Amino acid sequence: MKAIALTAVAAAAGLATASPFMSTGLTEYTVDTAGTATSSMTIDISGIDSWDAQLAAGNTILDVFVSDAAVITGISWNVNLTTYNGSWASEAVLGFEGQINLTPGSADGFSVSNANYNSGGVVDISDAGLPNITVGADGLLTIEFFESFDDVTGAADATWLAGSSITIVGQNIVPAPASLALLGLGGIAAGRRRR
Ligand SMILES: [Ca+2]
Ligand SMILES: [Ca+2]
Repeated sequence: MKAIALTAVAAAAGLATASPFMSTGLTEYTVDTAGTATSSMTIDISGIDSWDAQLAAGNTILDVFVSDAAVITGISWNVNLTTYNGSWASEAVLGFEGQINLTPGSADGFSVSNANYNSGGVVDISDAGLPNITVGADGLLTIEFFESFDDVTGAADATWLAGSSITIVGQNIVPAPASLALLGLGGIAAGRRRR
């Protein structure tokens, strides 16, 4: 049942899904070519608001460098959500690269306060019948936080609270060189590149 939380933004591709969220934005779509996951990255989303409808100006968007060769084959999540103004947990969506939508509280069509949603492990995207996530030439995985139903325009409908994180797994998921430099590994990375 966990796979219900993942839906494809793939109406144009004819994928069967009961998702109320799919509509537009099918980009960089590829068929499933991934095998065993060999890399991963955990992304802290604590404190991020779920603001307005998809593509609204006030929404938070994370651009996470994963490399242009990255293929994301699975996602796990452990998040805590509070909703406001009558908004429902089932409306708070994470949209990955315009390809896959993740709705951790998809089963909860009601308001919540500090509700925990834990995938209990990695949900394999292709096992859920959906295409893997690929990224563009910029190597950035774009994650948009939005509401499938916007209760109050121009205000947060919900917030992902402290301790909320998602982990992406797949192939060729590597942090940006700048991140390595921040860790004091920039010289090592540069040296490897010369070989
Ligand atoms: Ca709103
Ligand atoms: Ca809402």
